[in-house]
Amino acid sequence: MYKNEKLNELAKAVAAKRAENASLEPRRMTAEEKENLLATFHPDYKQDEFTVLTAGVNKGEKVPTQLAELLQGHSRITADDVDLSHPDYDTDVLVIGGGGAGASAAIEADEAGVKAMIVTKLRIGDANTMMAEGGIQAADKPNDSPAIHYIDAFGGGHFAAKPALLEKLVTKAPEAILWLNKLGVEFDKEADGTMVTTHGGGTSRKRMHAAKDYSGAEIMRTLRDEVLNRGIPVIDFTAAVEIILDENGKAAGAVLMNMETKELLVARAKTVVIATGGAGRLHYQGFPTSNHYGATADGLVLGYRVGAKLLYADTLQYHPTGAAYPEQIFGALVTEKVRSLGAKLINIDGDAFMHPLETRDVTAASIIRECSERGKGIETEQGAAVWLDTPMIEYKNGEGTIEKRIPAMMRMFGKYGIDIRKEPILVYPTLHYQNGGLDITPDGMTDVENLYAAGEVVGGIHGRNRLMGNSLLDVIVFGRNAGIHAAAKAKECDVPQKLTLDHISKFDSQLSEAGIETETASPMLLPKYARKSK
Ligand code: MEZ
Repeated sequence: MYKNEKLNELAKAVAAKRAENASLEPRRMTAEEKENLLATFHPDYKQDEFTVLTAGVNKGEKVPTQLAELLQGHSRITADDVDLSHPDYDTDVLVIGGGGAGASAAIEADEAGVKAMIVTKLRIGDANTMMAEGGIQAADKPNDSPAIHYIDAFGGGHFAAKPALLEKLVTKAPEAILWLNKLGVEFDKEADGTMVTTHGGGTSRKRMHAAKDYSGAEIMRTLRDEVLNRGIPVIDFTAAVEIILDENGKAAGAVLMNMETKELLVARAKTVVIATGGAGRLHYQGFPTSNHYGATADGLVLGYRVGAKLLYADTLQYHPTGAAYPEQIFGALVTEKVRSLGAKLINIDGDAFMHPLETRDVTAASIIRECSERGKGIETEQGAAVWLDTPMIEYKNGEGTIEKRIPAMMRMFGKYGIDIRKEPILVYPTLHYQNGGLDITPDGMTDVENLYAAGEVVGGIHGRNRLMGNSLLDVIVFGRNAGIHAAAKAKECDVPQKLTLDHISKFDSQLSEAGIETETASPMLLPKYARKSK
């Protein structure tokens, strides 16, 4: 039951039309309808929320205003703050970030026989990988193929993905599932061992492999165990604050900062992998976020300051279904799997106003339109929202489906007295994913030699919109890929001798030349509302 009586009343309209809505198949939008909808209602199209960069390698391109402030900020340190001639750590491959991509990279580097080390500003596993719910895509069923997976993802990303990256993503996907399965991920399976697969928005085949609705947590648990079992060193509560270069401009390590004591340390490495994840905690355009506490765009800043280009940094993903009620879980992810299992999006009149499995950008824009221009949203303390008719899942698939397939959702709402088997829930878009990021080659290298990137910090794999389940996939495929190539490169390199942080003053000069006066120090490391240490 909702504590709010008005909501209980309104939910009755949803129940009254459930049978009718369940038998209805709202039509898919035409390409033209989608274009118009996005241009008018998707947050990426609000020009006044973006700033054109005037310094750095992406000068002339627009990025969200909060990101521009960080990219065009000053370093947290000066070159004189550290002694580069006496490194505190020496390794072959330095992995920055303890999420799924960082862990996968470190495992593969270790497998290749080089020394790998992970540094992470929180703890290993405190990452968006852990927060992913609905599943991971791979075309491994007889009616599917990587080519069909490619077509779905390329279209869903508005034909903007870098073909070589997307090709790698889809062709390596079946192998990624086998790798995870072998490491011990408990995927949902039929009695005969066949993997259970479902649809996601924009997929033409059922290729979403899941561990109920905590797929990311299950994958991260397994990867973390593997890292620890291999004895790969993990330096936690330690952030990278600057990339170190050698005299030839190649990446050669990072300056680290102990998050508690603020002590600065030097890590020297032959190659470096940035795997710092996303940016939801910048709360672009005031949106809540489904992201973990540390998602503050650090890797974009680290890379940008040493000259690594960004691709599509102006495109973000607003997951259509963030929890809109109650306020304690405002913005938390309500997995797309809820819609894959048959729940529909319903407005205040009880009408299913769109096909529930359009791509995410289209679905989010459609919900925003329903709540704004059409005035068909349901008012809550946090603003307008629409219903997601969860009881429809059991109406269509039988009793017990919700507990079996999406137990985490049932528990999350159950804590607040809402039984999602009996009552619909309220949802509104939440900031979920950065589609853009560091530009990489198919080997995972950025524009800076020996500097690799993997996971959400990368741009170009998905184009300008990502399909559900392709992020967990890219974390694994491109995490492993970066580890393999960074290890191979490290084997060819000598230990870097002359380490420099000259890029800091060079970047400051660029800021001055552009007339940028700012007090901002970046990377940000923790959200603005983090409690300040005494
Ligand atoms: O890929 C994602 O973002 C994902 C699986 C999210 C979800 O809805 O569960």
